[in-house]
Amino acid sequence: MSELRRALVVSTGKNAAWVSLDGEIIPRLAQLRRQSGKRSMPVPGDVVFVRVLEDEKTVVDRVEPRGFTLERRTIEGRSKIMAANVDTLVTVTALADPPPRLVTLDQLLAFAELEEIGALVVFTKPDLAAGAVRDELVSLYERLGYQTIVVNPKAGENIDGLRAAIGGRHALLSGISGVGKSSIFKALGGDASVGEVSRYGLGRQTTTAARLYRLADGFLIDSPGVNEFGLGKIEPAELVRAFPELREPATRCRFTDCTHLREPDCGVQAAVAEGTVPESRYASYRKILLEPV
Ligand SMILES: Nc1nc2c(ncn2[C@@H]2O[C@H](COP(=O)(O)OP(=O)(O)OP(=O)(O)O)[C@@H](O)[C@H]2O)c(=O)[nH]1
Ligand SMILES: [Mg+2]
Ligand SMILES: [Zn+2]
Repeated sequence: MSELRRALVVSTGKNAAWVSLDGEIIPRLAQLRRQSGKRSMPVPGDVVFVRVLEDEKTVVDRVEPRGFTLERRTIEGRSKIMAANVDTLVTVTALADPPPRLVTLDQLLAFAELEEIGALVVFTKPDLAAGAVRDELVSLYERLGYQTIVVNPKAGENIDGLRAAIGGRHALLSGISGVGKSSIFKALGGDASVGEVSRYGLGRQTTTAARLYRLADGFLIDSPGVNEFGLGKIEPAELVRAFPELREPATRCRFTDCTHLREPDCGVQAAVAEGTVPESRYASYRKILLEPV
């Protein structure tokens, strides 16, 4: 029997997965064994042990227990695991085309705060936006304490800065469609062709095209479409916890159960009026509280 070798799952299909073996550069297509239940199917970021057979055929032997998992609700209302073992959300927001949707960015950052994972703020398409727009957004998120990076993945600008910021993290790109997630993935070296398991006639079209690229010590996962990790219905106190700059002002409210929406003597509303809490952040707080997704 051939020895077991450790690998990272790059992308998955119905009964095969691309895996990246430790010490190898090019991912291999590996057969999955029939397993009980969908939840035991590997996802990008999973650590697996595989056997490489005499004919170079690769078979996944077992999936290691997961750390953190990212789940997304499907349109049918079920939940689907998107990726495993992620420790950082790389939020991607275009400065233009599509115009920045700060509520989505703030929701992703809030999600990371509540899940206690790291977050990076990446702005793309600086070539399509006024410099003033870029500077304002960068200083807004830097003041909140988030590491903020502007890249143009199309022209290859500041890709090294982003690579350094991701470093050894286990990162997932997130943001609405068209902001440049796949462009970043490619600019960092990820291969767009890996992930199309169906091209090889093994398994059906993948429903998720999430795929992983191994960096020096960490990895980066590209994921498709809208990646809004909805917070669902959330209590004001918990949401305040997810907005670092609201925590202190919220201790100055007259009512301990203040929602910070319309109460008198509210520390949060006072801080917005004084300008110490940015208006766009407060608008995001209100929107997430009043229109949960
Ligand atoms: N001008 C300009 N175009 C960019 C930049 N970054 C990405 N693009 C372009 O924006 C378009 C969308 O980029 P993608 O990388 O496919 O976006 P995505 O976030 O992966 O989109 P989904 O996969 O739909 O979620 C492509 O045509 C890119 O070439 C940039 O910094 N400047
Ligand atoms: Mg994409
Ligand atoms: Zn209040």
